[in-house]
Amino acid sequence: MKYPKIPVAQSVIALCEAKDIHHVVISPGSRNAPLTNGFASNPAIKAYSVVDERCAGFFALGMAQQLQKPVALVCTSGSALLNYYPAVAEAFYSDIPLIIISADRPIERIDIGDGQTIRQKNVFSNHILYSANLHSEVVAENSDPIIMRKQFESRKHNEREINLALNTAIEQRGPVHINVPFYEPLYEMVEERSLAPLQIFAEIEEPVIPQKNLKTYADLWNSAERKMVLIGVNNPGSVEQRFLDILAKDPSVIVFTETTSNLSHEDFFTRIDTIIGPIEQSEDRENQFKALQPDILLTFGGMVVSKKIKAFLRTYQPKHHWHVDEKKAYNTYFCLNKHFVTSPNNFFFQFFPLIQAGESTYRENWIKVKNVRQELHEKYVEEIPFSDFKVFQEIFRRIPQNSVIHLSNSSTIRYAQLFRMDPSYQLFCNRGTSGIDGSTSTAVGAASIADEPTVLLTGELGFFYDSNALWNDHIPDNFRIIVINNGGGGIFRILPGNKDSENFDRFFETVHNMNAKPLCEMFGLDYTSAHSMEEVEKSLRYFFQDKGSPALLEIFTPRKVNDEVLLEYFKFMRNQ
Ligand SMILES: Cc1ncc(C[n+]2csc(CCOP(=O)(O)OP(=O)(O)O)c2C)c(N)n1
Repeated sequence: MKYPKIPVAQSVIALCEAKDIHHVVISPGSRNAPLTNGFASNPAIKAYSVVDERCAGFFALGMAQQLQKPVALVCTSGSALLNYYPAVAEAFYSDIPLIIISADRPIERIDIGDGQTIRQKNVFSNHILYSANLHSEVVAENSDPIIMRKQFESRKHNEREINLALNTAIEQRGPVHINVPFYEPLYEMVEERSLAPLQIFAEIEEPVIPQKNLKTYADLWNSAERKMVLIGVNNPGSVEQRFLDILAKDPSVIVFTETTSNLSHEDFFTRIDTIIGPIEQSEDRENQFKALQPDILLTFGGMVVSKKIKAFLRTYQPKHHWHVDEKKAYNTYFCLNKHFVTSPNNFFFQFFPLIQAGESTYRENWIKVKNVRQELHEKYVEEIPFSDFKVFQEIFRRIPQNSVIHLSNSSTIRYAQLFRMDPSYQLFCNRGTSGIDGSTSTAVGAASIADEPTVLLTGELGFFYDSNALWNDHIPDNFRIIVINNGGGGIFRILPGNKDSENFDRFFETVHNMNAKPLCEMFGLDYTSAHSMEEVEKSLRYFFQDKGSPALLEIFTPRKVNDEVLLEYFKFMRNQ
């Protein structure tokens, strides 16, 4: 095994290894050669090569999400680093540990006219948990005491900073940046490590809530007749089922789960918009919303997709909103009055012995509504023409059990909220920043790690945007992509706005005639297209079978029908 000659590169690599960071995504460059050669020659590291840094960032994000561990990224100096920013922001808001390691020139070479040089120090400062700005180290060949002293101080500073950055990513689950300036020569390797960096251990402790404080909240909970639990993004398997079962059988509690909550129970309300949407359309909306308004709202998990529930809870606020999370609590409904700083499992473990199931008709009343809406949903789908709505229904019927499903932003994630999902699915979407710029790369990252087959569902603008995601040697043959090509950004037809204005087609929907076939030819994916419901049904029957390569199904839907079918859906439910 060989090591880079530059000691700071040795420290970065040794500390990553010591902290169980074994996956490193490297983009090409020369300034990063000490890191690239060091990581790539280390048998404990799995190194991936991805040219486009924006894709590399999201690819690493998808991997880290599957592994539930940090993944490192290595790039050269200059704009290369800035291309990580979309993934850094997503990781920041979605609590995913990413270690960004950028090579740089020594500080005195910045802003003096050297090539490929920008101000890299603290470059992600608004969206990063820690920025370690390392000192450059000269490999001193002589034993001048002043140089030796400086070298020693730099080394200690660097070791400490690397430790703090890596520990922050591990302890607080999020992105960190380590900027490493290097003097030339960059490519020299040695047989022996010249140092063994000191490790400062990461500390992961579950905070415990003082029991006395909990009692006050338990009293409020026990006296409230209407409690709503709303669950956003969660990793599969992260909350114990026994706790969910207790919530599900309390008559004074209704549990709303988002598609990306990855939690299920037959008595939960999994399709939030099918409850709220028809009420919004109803003439009796005021009374119905008041009947749904909770006294206490308990939330956990990450971002909530449903705009409808946000609008409802902001207008019909609960008296109390409590959020459970080890790290942060957003005041999404403008009435947050308690942040329980712990994990949901720990909170329930401490809280449930203090509460009793309340007498109430709250859950029972809304379960009746839910059941009626489910019947209406089935009736509606039978009646509607070929459209995004109908296609999504069929897709979710056909995706095999146990699949890892990545949903792109835009209308895909919103449609997904309307259909029944098999409880064995693991569902993900980049909701941290809701960008359309990295869904494919994230899905490819997940596919490269996941034990189960990964399926990406995406709109075509998002797919074309991130097409370099397919420029990747690690895509498994069982990876599947379904592109819903509705000729533009279909979401803009659904959102309120003037669809007949001059600007609409060009600047909002961005109408086009492109298709994904040439990209599939270029990147070696099996390609199928479908233009009708019959073709969709037929293609989906064979699509998930082994094809000896990754495969893409492109479904062309009528852009001017899609929005009408979706908007009519809520009216149809309202009228019954
Ligand atoms: C990086 C980024 N740029 C712009 C947007 C704004 N945006 C949201 S949805 C959308 C259109 C997406 O179209 P498509 O992927 O075809 O999905 P569809 O709306 O048809 O479901 C755009 C441009 C965004 N979310 N992210």
